[in-house]
Amino acid sequence: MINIKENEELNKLNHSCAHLMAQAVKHLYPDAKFWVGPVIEEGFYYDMDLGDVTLTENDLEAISREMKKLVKDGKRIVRQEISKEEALQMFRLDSYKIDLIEEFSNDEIISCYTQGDFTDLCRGPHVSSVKECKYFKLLKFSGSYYKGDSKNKGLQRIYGVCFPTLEELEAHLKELEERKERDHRKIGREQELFMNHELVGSGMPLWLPNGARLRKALENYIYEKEEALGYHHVYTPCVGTVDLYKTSGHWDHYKENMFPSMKVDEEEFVLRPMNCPHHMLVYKNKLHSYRDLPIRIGEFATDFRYEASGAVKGLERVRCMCQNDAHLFVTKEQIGEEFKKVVNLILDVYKDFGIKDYKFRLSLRDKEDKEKYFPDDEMWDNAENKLREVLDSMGVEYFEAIGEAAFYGPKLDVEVKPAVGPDVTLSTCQLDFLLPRRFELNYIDSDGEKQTPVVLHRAIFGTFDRFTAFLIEEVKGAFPLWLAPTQVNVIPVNFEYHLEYAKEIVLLLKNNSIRVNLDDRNEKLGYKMRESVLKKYPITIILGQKEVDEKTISYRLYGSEETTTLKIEEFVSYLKKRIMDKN
Ligand code: TSB
Ligand code: ZN
Repeated sequence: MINIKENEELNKLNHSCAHLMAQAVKHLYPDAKFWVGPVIEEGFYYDMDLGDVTLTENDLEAISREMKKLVKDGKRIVRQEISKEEALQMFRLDSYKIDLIEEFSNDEIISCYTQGDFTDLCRGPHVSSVKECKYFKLLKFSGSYYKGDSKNKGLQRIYGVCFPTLEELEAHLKELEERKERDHRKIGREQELFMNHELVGSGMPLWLPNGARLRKALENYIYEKEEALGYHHVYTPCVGTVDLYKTSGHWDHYKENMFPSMKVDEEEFVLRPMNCPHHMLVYKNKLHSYRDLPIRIGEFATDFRYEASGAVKGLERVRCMCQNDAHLFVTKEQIGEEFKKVVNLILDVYKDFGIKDYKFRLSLRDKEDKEKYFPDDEMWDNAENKLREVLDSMGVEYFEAIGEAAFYGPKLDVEVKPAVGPDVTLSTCQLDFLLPRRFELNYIDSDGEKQTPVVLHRAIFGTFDRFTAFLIEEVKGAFPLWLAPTQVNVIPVNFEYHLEYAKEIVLLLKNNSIRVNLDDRNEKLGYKMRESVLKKYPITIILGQKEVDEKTISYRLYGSEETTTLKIEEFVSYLKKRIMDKN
């Protein structure tokens, strides 16, 4: 989808349309006051104070109508430059604007734009006439806060978008609609994959049986891959003492992302936000020689993080999550090779899931941020260069992002685009020279000397939560056979005569580890078939008299009208092959 903010022409047009909307609002609500109205990736919004008025859909329509009138009237948009003093005088009745003006220095020139009876403080640029804002759509409204701070006065925000032609607007709206359709929160509800409940809490999803089956398939898949690659999986508690996190440095550098501590007897615990400290202790449980390294400790580990209530989103951004985590303990010489293996594993997994649209981001420290990042320039430079070197040698494309590193080291993140909202990180691989030092880890090198290992933190799925959110949106709820919560839906043509045979088939499939559903309701065949398609089951089996007599099964694939008939054993082999081939 086009990024409106980054397209110069569209940016200008949308900015002008935000002013047009503000003018229309001012006509309908003369006491309205405006805070800011920026252009965003998806269009524009304007934050406004409408006093006691709470907007409804009808108001949005009325504002749209007024905007159309103003477009027809076609006033020119005129730029004017004034001094700070003049600006303070001009907007003296508007406390929000005064606030903005106060931020300018006394000798700065301030620009404002006027169209007919409406003037707004604005840097510009704008289109030359409101006529150009003909093809717009007001999309939605929501609550917001003055300066984005929930302690401040509540404001109302209206979102909209504008294009130079009707065709472009319509194409954009169609795409928005499609995105809403594949939003994992919508599909998650429809397919009963997960739920939330206020009694459990915000950002704490509950995985329902269908979601749990899907998650189990993901767990089995990645567990097998990791076992084959020499990982050792462990189970560790999802709490640790405050002292553990003081030792690791999380208490100093990550506290604002953690749940508050709780006292039990003499110990003070926190819900863990990361698993690294536990895995450091697992490493430390034994003496190690250089011959043992790399040691790869993996865990499907539950973590808790404080995420702002406005930021939590379905399974994509949660407060209780399960990482597909591992910490790899390596010698300095092994860093490159092991990092490369992780990148290859990421590429391999993405291939299996058909994920094509992603970007590698090399997340580096911000040299100025001495508070977040451990002040050891040599260590940081080494680590950052090492990652760059490996990526370059592999020919992997990536972009660099300053200030996105973890507090303990630089990382490679994989960025993907959700159906709705800003990009998120799925996989990550992070280089760390710091935590092994803080936990005083060591191994004995070939000269019998003690050395400190280096740690690679890596999560291929990121969390099962976020990966599932992404997957749902990728496949639009139509999971491939090997992942689908229900792989096969069995429908007896006649619920009396063919039920016994259907039950036999279901049992046989279950014994072959196929996830199967039997639709034994007394409903019409057509109705059940339609529902099977709506639920996006990969395979629907229809069993009638012919199938009973010939000991066969007839099936349809999701998205196809064609029916195929096979002997039972042939069908089972067909399923097994497809599941093994992951399609
Ligand atoms: C990889 N210590 C490392 C670990 O060893 C770590 O915790 N890294 S992380 O902070 O980047 O988190 C790992 C992954 O968890 C991220 O790449 C992201 O995919 C996922 N994640 C982070 N926060 C959330 C959240 N609030 N909801 C869902 N998934 C999240
Ligand atoms: Zn870690």
